[in-house]
Amino acid sequence: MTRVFSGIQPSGDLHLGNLLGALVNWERMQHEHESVFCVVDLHALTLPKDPATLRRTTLQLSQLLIAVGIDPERCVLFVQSQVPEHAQLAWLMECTVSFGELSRMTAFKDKSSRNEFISGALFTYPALQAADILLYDTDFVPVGDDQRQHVEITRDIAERFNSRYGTTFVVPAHVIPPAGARVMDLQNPDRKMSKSEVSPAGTVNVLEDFASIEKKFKRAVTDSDGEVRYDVDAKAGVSNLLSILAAATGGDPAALAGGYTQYGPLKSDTAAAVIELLRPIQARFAELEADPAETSRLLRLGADKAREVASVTLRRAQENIGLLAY
Ligand code: ATP
Ligand code: LTN
Repeated sequence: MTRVFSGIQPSGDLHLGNLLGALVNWERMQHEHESVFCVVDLHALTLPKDPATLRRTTLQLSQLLIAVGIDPERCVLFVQSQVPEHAQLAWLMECTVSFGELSRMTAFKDKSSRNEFISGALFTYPALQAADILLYDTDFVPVGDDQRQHVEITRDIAERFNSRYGTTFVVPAHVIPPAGARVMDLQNPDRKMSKSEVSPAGTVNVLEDFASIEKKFKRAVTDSDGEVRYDVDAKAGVSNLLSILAAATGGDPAALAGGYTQYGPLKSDTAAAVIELLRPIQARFAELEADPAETSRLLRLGADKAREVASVTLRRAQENIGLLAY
């Protein structure tokens, strides 16, 4: 069976785009591959975080992943910092990647231009990501196109390490996850729904209350020609509603358009479908939130399973690079 690895940062609230674009795929993959999913709290630290906030968002994101159906008994779900092998292998990765390679990362250029404090770790971030991936002999890394460069650098690091020190790592491949919905901002449908852009009226959070979700869909920006048609370029707002409705109900956006002659019913049906999708997720989340000990148990289970694999790979890398065994 092939092994997949993916990670998500505990920064900001999880929104409908994260759910329909990424997590629905994770849920499916756990049935088809040996899946390892990681809440990358160490990566979140590359930009300064309030400690209480980091603790809360790490726990909350872990509970949300479980609530979405990512099953800690079926796959490996864990928090990065609870598996110390990640930080340990990251050092060996830093020693294997060049300054020039790291300097070419567009994610670094982008984030360093938008933030005041630029940590050293923001620059070496891809070395930690390479460690995440390589520790598990990963075959495939399903992540969005924005992460392609980070998977490429991981491949380069693995190949260099293997050629310098002997075969140690599986060289992973990037896969664009099977067409997840791309969810656009409800107020600005030319821009993707995002947690770092401040657009409260355009963003629907997975934990949002239902009355507020209805209101946001009712006020979603459409256009003035009044025709319900799936055409992403000419009718971004209406098409976004149709894709959300399709993703939430398992239908096809263009086919769904035929069932509507007005925007009002499309908006209320989309809101209703999203609410039905979120209802069981919120209910399961509430149960987990009420019982943090159970979440800790599940995360420990995940970390233990992860360490079984990670410790073997780390030891192999340490030996091959010339560190003394103990
Ligand atoms: P930021 O806005 O800070 O980039 P984000 O909300 O885009 O954050 P990420 O943490 O970058 O979220 O991404 C987590 C996952 O969610 C990724 O796999 C990404 O492709 C997916 N994702 C994020 N936003 C959307 C969206 N609007 N539609 C579909 N998928 C999305
Ligand atoms: N950099 C990624 C998160 C991430 C990741 C990983 C994804 C950290 N380690 C390993 C895939 C594999 C992001 O910002 N989305």
